Amino acid sequence: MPKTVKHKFEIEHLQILDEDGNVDEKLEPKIADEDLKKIYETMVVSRVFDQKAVKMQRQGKLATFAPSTGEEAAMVASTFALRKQDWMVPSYRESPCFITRGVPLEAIYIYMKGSEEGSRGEPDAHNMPVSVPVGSQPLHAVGLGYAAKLRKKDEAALVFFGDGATSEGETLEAMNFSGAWKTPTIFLCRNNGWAISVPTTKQTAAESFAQKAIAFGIKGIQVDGNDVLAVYAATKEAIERGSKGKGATLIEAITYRMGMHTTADDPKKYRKEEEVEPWKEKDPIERFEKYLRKKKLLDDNYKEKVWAEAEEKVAAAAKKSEEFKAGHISEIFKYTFAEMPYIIKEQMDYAQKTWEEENNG
Ligand SMILES: Cc1ncc(C[n+]2csc(CCOP(=O)(O)OP(=O)(O)O)c2C)c(N)n1
Ligand SMILES: [Mg+2]
Repeated sequence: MPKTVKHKFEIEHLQILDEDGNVDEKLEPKIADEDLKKIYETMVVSRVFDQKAVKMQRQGKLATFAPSTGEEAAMVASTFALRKQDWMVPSYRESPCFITRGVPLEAIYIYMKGSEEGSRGEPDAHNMPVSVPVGSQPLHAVGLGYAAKLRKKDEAALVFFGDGATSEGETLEAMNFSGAWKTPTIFLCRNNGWAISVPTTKQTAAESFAQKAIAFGIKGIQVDGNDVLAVYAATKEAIERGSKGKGATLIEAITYRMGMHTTADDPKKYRKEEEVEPWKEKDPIERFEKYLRKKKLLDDNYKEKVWAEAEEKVAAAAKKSEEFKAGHISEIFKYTFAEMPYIIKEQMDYAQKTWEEENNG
């Protein structure tokens, strides 16, 4: 008889704040009142920014935009847990993460108009650029963590990707290397139910995305992705693990893509409104408001002020981005290589020549 090796595993599901805003006090992370308010204010700005972006795209003022409405807790609370030296490695949906890292709102709009200028924040800010090829950025995050290890620097990298990205070989390669090399990487899988029109039920036969960590020898945990406190606590712990040399963590944040995939998509073609309805009750901002109210950190006046100020900030940023004049075409060839390879230089010269002919001729 051949011997069999049986592995048993369990995946923890973390929820600290229930849908009514009740907190599990035993698990409540220690976050200063001012920081709780900052997280709330950032989520509100993110929501207002998002909804304005969709309108601007419809008016022809922005290129394709990927909304984040409904996923603010998964994005803001995790990014908020980062230290300044840690890396934020986004996909194409993470404008709330750039906002949390202090990137000016107009710079993000300007990026969405097609210009790279200023979109990542200060030149030395540890924010990676938007990554559109699905599943490409987890490898970058492992590389960043490995480089930090070689340089003996305490820098973790938090990488965002979706449920769909878990079917890309590169995502799995990245997790494998993070395990083998014990890199300080936090893989944050936003399980938002859909990869464009493909539901999670068709994405995997596994019961959870978090359990994929087991195969790579890294830690896996599932969290309620609409629960600010659970997302924050899990990310904070993962950063500490990485920082202490204990390796990588895969966090599956269960959330929901409330809107369209991007402004180029119409979800009515493939999903029923009945599916979206129950998620409205789970809105991460409303849930956090209930918690803050119970903690006496939020009343009607404060709430009104936060939403009104967010509207003002977003309107001002939108105006600035509309007034922005794109730089020279040569800009799009810069910022990737420290020394420009000749093949890129050739393309830049060609583009420059054509640009000048068209603009002067
Ligand atoms: C390599 C690659 N294949 C296909 C696409 C087209 N595409 C863009 S987003 C997307 C779905 C990704 O879904 P998921 O990973 O769940 O992230 P979400 O959009 O839900 O945030 C696809 C297939 C792409 N950008 N890159
Ligand atoms: Mg998805």
